[in-house]
Amino acid sequence: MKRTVATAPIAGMKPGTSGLRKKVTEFAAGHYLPNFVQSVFDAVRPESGFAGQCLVVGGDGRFYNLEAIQVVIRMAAANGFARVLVGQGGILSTPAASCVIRQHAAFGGLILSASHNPGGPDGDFGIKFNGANGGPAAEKVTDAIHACTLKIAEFQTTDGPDVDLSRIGRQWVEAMEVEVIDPVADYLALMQRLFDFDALRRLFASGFTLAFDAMHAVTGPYAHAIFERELGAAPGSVRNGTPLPDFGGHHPDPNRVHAKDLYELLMSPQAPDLGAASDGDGDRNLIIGRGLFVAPSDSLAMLAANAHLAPAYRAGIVGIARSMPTSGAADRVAQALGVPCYETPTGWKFFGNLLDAGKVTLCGEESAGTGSDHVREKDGIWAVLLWLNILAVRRQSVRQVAHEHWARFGRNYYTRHDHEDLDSAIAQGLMRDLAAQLPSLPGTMLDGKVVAMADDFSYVDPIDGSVSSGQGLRIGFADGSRIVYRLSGTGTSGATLRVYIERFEPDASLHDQETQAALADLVGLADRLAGIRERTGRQTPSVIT
Ligand code: VG1
Ligand code: CO
Repeated sequence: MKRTVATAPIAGMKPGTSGLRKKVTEFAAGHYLPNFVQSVFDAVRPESGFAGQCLVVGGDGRFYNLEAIQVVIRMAAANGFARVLVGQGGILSTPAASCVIRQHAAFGGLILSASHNPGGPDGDFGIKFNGANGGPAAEKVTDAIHACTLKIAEFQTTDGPDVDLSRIGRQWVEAMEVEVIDPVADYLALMQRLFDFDALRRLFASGFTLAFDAMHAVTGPYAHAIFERELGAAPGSVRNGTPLPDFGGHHPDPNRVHAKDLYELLMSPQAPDLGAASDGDGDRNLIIGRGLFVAPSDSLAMLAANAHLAPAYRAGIVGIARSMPTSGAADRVAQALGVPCYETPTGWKFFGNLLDAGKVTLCGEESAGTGSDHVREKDGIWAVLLWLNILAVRRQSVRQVAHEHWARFGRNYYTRHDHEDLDSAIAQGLMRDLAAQLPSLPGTMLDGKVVAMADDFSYVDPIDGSVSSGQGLRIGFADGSRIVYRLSGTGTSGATLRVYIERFEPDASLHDQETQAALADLVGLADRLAGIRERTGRQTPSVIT
């Protein structure tokens, strides 16, 4: 039976973010989750209602995923959806959800994940709405959802038993059909269309070795199916391949710190040819060659320079987009290819319009996110497949590909220093005072370098003209070096300050330096300019990537 439940507004959705991320304890308390779901439905409901419409639902398998999916399904039925497509076991990686939405011409989807944030009863949970293009809702939609969360008075739900999520096939909730689908099938079919699976099978048959760390998160089932079963990678190539509700107690964040075992394996004498990892919801990727870590910004540039070697991109790419803090390495490739390179604010939703308009083929972020126009999310497994396809055609190691790339384009040494869980007032004060200094910097010398520009990044969407300001403080130097400061929008406690540092090195004889050593002077300058250690009392960053 459908029923209406009286409720009260909820706090805590940050305007400008594409979803909601909070502690599980907050999500599970009272009507928090139903209030958010109803706010989404109220904000996006067409005039004709949801009659005839299909909603895709799935998540990364973290704690509270299954309970939340049952809540969403009951509410979708009460709100008049005709159909829900849900991944078996409640599983859908974020890129697979994007693929399913597009493949089945759904109205949109609700993706349950807090991405790389830790899970478990004391960990984080999250939920976001993706529209019919398969991508995260644009800011005007998230603003409308936010407005609804502040005035919600009731939500619609139904009573009745839970849907059996273990059984593939059709079930009914009132008048709504629920179809439990294989979470891998549509995604695998798409990957088979994009890449040369025969060449990849030959690569593995010739003895190529892979270590893929699924970090006990959502990519396990995808990686087992694609790398081991389809492509013939040796059993055991996929590590930590069973999704666990608490990710085994780890942060499912593929970086040098949280994927330390993988990193050390790739630096050891037992290193396989390629090491890779993905995050909680499967949209990020880490690429490590034998003895060589590939910075995500470099990975974007190298994929762009070589994409034409894979069937999907044989005709070439039409453009690249990168988030502002991502290094300028991709810009150099775009220039050489004669295609545009767009600089957007942080967050995948800013790529949606450019992709929909056919302005770009590849997109990427320094935070280990790369993707293309095949879906509207970044895509971890896709990135590994594109690397494999490139290595299979070039018959070279990751190290050779990287060094040839740097010899041709120059190398952008790059690092990000995160200071997590800072006092919010201190972090905001630091940003405010730094922003006030910026106008006086251009033309001056800092540590012997001429400041070419300094501003608070503001973006005008080239397609719909919408303006997003306050997107990070950047200081660019005449020699191509750059320092960027931003506060994270995805943390769930205190404030996280991210400092992004890069230096351009054209000289090929200097392309084998250790990254932190190559950037030490700029790191020191970044600290002094903003007074990081002095203001926060922190002597070292929480995470260096
Ligand atoms: C971080 C990254 C950003 C990424 C976002 C979501 O945001 O820096 O590049 O798009 O996470 O990634 P922030 O505001 O904390 O810096 V994921 O894997 O959560 O979908
Ligand atoms: Co993610």
